[in-house]
Amino acid sequence: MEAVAEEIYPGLSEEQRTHFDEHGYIIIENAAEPIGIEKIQEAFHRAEAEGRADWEAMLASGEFRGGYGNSENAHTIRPNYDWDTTILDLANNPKMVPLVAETVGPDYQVMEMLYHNHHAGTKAHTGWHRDWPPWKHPQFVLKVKCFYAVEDIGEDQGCFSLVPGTQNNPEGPPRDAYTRENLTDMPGYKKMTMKAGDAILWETTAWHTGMVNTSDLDRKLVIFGYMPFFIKKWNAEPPPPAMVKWADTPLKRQLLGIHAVHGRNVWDRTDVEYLPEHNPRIE
Ligand SMILES: O=C(O)CCC(=O)C(=O)O
Repeated sequence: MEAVAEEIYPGLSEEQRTHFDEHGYIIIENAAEPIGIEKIQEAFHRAEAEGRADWEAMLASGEFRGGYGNSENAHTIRPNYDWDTTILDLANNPKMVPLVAETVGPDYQVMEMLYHNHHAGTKAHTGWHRDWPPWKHPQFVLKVKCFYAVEDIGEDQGCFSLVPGTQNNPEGPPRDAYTRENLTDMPGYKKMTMKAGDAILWETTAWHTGMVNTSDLDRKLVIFGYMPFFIKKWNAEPPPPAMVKWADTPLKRQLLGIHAVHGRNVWDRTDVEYLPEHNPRIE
């Protein structure tokens, strides 16, 4: 059977495991190194420029789509897989994938990937929340997100922020008490300042938000969400051909939610042919 991930980079150290379990996140310095931060910056800026006209049309109409607080305070930028294999390579970053596999499980898949710009001098584009209740698997978590800093992110630059330790709280954050107008009143929160190329891997049940960007610098992230392969929604659309072409190994196919290498394979897509080297399992 194929390994869980390329084994060039180690999985979680004991210290990282303890930090993740206790605080709900870890920061990985220079996480983007195997892909190259310049390449990521180039892809970010090209995708942002390509998406600008659409975003400006939304600004003009006041009707926003795209999630992640897409609004006058932030631009949620969907990748164009016809040219952008950088974001796919970053989803499959060999320095991060072992950590993803240890946190969400060996049948990890990427559920979402996007670029995100929370602009200089704008209000918060979201408020304190968690992505869903703190339901647990005994060994793994149901979802992690991995945010890469495209450029340095300082204290006043609309940092992604999280309240360490809240990933297991039975209740979500009291949203009436802590609104977008008083985000910094939340006790115990931590602003995630990062250097370009650093990443934060965090459990999505932890209380989190993005802060007001009072600086004159944009806050630029690449965002990924990872979950186990069996999480599926009805989707009649076949995966885009450019993605299937990129996914030239069984593990890349699993990453894109096409064919599972680990875990149960009844959720495999039947509209994409298996790679010849895919090893079918009966489980
Ligand atoms: O953009 C941010 O800093 C917040 C992200 C967020 O709220 C989320 O991923 O659910």
